[in-house]
Amino acid sequence: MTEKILIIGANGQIGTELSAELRKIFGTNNVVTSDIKAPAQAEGPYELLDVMDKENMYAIIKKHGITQVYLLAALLSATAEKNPKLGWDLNMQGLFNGLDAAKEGLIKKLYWPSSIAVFGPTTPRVNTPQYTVMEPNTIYGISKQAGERFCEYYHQKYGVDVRSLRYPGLIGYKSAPGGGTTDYAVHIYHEALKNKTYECFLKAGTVLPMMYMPDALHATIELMEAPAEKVKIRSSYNVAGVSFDPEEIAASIRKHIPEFTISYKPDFRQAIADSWPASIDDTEARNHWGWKPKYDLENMTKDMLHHLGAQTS
Ligand code: AKB
Repeated sequence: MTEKILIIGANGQIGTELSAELRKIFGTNNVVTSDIKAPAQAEGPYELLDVMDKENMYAIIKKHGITQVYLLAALLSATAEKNPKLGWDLNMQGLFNGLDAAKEGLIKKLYWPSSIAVFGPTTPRVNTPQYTVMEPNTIYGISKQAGERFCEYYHQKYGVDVRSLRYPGLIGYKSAPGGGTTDYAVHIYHEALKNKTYECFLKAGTVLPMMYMPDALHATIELMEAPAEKVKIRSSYNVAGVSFDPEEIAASIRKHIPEFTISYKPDFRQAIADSWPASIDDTEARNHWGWKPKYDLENMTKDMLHHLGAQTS
């Protein structure tokens, strides 16, 4: 049977790239994109959808005979801190609507992203294991941790096939990040090419786990395509790419743009970054369904600058 996929939050940083990738695999017309606003350019079928509107979500699923949903709509860490009530409501209500659609048999499979934000200041920071202390102190982290518990609950109680990854900061050249604490690692490349200098909102020495978008896409699709028995964790999987601090990413850029300079003006996002892990142990993802990243910092910088440079020249 042909899969029919609905991507919710398709205009965002992951959604933009994942839609294109899934359309290559499943065919343009088998992937319906949706978001609260119309896309700048529609590359295939799309619907307007507020993830909190359950009735409309169900109607779209029925209209297109959807079998799988990628539920990406969320308020990220920095934005949710500014609007905690909306952060909680949107992140949780959206997930419940997706989980209920699967529980009621409307769809066969649900993908929902979690984040390294589920960890908190009491979590071991280096090589943070899959199972450890989790006391997140951001609204985003609290909603992701609660979401993970609900995913596992719906799987155990109702047999819902829900799959999830704890994304680190994601870095890509095709789409802009939207309101995260790790966004600096995308902006820095744009500013390096445009102005040869960047003022960073995190301080030097702030090491965070990150991942290049092609690795994030292949992790997501591999997890969704893995046989169900290999997906042994139904809360969310740790996945690691690269870890670095702003000095290290600046040094990797300087190998291509020697005059590049970085300065520091930490803001409220510093406290969020300080509560998160520096590096992630993803042994379970590697062992259960064969996860392996392809990009390190040097390869990623080379590729980012190449593609962004080509876009600006
Ligand atoms: C954020 O910074 O909020 C996100 C994340 C790590 O989930 N990029």
